[in-house]
Amino acid sequence: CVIKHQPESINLLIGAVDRALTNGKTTVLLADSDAASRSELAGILRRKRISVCEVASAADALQVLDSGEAVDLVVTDLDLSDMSGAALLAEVERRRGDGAVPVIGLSDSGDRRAGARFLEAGGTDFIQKPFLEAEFNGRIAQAAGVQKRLQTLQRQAASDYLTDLYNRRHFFVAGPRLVEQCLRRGEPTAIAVLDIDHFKRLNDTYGHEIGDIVLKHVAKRLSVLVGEDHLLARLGGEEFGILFNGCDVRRAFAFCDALRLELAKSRIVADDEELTITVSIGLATIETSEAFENYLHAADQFLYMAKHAGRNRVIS
Ligand code: GH3
Ligand code: MG
Ligand code: MG
Ligand code: MG
Repeated sequence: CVIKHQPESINLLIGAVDRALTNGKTTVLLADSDAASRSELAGILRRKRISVCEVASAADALQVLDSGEAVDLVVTDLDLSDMSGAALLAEVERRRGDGAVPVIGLSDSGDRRAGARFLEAGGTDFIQKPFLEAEFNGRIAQAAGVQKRLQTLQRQAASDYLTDLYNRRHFFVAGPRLVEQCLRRGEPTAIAVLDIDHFKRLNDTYGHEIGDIVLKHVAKRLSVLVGEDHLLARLGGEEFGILFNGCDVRRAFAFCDALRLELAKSRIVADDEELTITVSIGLATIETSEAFENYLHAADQFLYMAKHAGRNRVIS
């Protein structure tokens, strides 16, 4: 595996909801300081079409996790050269959240208590060496299956059913963490609330179903234009939130204004109708650590001003 260096990436921050994790095949991070044992285990996993990232130490394992690499499952020998399995487990949980990534321990030590201690510390499963290949495969498949179902549920809990964007709940979970990361880097950032103008009128004129098509269209355009670097969510109704992953207010303003123009330009085809919409955007800067609601409230007030000033504009 390649270690990408993007420790502050939004994917890492979103963690278990990382889209890359949920639709690809299973990726196992395999830690074993014994080269022969490691290559044997990797071979067994690869024969099951599991993609394997091999590391010889706990330090390397943590570097992979810190890089934001998609890891579905950790398989580790309990006696790594630089750390015990239980200590590695604690570090994995510190990085990805409690129980977010299953960790399976292996050991060839005669001391059965090592496995028990690992399970007590929260390990997902323990396999004593030597093992039957079928047993190893069965335990891996079991843990990977539970993990995939968990990821599916987490993704559903974080996404908006109509538009498939992140939902308000996820915005409030991931938002404060993203702000904290930006401020820790010493970067200011900004939050925008975007609201479709006169959407009620559009619903009243063309019907709720056409309204839904318009919402889906706007969501799709936004997700392309905003991209993966920033946090985008449907906050409710015809209202969307964008939390920038570090951005000064001038750039954020230019970005929002470009968004506004782009959305106004796009022709939305629904049934036999060709519709256009405009949006108003309130943009607030984030320079100091405050309650997340305060940032959103500030952006909302600018949105309110944009509406009163005649709509189809950005105010910050
Ligand atoms: P303004 O320019 O001031 O924002 O006016 P508006 O009409 O857009 O705002 P208002 O808040 O009065 O109306 C929002 C409308 O959005 C009312 C509601 O029926 C509609 N709406 C909310 N959620 C949905 C949805 O999921 N689908 C559809 N089709 N309409 C929705
Ligand atoms: Mg060993
Ligand atoms: Mg509106
Ligand atoms: Mg609204």
